[in-house]
Amino acid sequence: MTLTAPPHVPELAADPFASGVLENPLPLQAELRDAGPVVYLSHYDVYGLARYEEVHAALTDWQSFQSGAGVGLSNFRHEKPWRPPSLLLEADPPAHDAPRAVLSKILSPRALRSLREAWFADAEKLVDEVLAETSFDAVTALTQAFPLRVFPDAVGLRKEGRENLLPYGDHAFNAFGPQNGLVAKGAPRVAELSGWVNAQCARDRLSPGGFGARIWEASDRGDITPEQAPLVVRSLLTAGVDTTIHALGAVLHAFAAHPEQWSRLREEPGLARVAFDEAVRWESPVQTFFRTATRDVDVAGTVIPEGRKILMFLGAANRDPRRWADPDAFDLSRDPSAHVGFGMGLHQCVGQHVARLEAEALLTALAARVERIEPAGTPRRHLNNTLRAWASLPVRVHPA
Ligand code: EJD
Repeated sequence: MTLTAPPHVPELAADPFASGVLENPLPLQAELRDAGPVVYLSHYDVYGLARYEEVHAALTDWQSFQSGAGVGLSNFRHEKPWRPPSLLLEADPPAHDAPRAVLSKILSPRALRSLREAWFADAEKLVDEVLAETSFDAVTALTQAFPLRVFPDAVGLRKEGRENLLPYGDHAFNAFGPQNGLVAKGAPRVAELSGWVNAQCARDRLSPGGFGARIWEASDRGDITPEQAPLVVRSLLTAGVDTTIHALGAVLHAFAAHPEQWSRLREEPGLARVAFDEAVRWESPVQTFFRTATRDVDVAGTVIPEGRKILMFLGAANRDPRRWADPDAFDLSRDPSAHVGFGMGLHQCVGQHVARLEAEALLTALAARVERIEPAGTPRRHLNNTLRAWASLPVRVHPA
């Protein structure tokens, strides 16, 4: 599908979801940023923003750049979504606001305080177990093991079927992209995985005191309707697992590749949170998502027509040299807090405090016990249309 470029817009023919680009998106990111503030991506007949300033501005202008038509390539105005739309992600104000307020409170730093001690203890126990060996795959042993140990329990999920969480999430994040081979690979299990996930959202499946039960209690208070409650639980199960796993993969890979930064963390363990945000900036575990123009909207002198999809390149924005000094350096001395790796504006990641707590617990436990962490083999990427992920991170550690 090659259409003619609108006048005065730099046109790129590259497929941002081609496996070579997913394997290493950095060259295309630079090309997109340098082409101009707005680009036209002829392969999908969509627009793209890759510079920090324009990505940030678009994400904070929800009136002009809606989410309600879907944040994937598929335009919900014309195509039926693969599942009922998320009440948070794929909604705009005012419909978005009540579910968001409910989840925001349940996942607030204040509400998470009661989990902190247990999650730190869980991280210490896991790291002690893992350190029985000095060489292991950090993906299975740590980045998957830790979130799967703490998060489903915090939601209140039963034990059976938890192995469905990762393949479900992986497919959901592939489904934001085009219907390429990655989506085709997930398709045969969609009905089965969705069936399991949807069943776990029912009130009587969720244990008392968990995030899930608290969502249902919000519906008792009338903050959301009982019809909305299961879909808000579904958001936790969709967005809360793969994202944190790949963000932890990003930070562990970053430290294995930058031993001097690991030494800094060991000297000053209070840097764990900065390190995690710097890794989210540096790697951008969520690489891209779309918005849809609600009007003819002028971006840096280019008009994006009403109804058109715009691809937001978070990863490119997070390494834009126009915004970041030495953007390719993973550096604990910078302030990464303005990164757009968690998005920006009213849809900004509602689970970011959960992610930061998981990371802080795991990094703190590791920093106290491991003097050096180094690559012990070739890391292998896991390709996903939205997520920048590792399938395998072989490491060797030197216990302190
Ligand atoms: C997401 C890009 C949901 C949901 C929420 C957020 C994401 C995915 C799913 C995080 C997308 O509400 O189901 S980063």
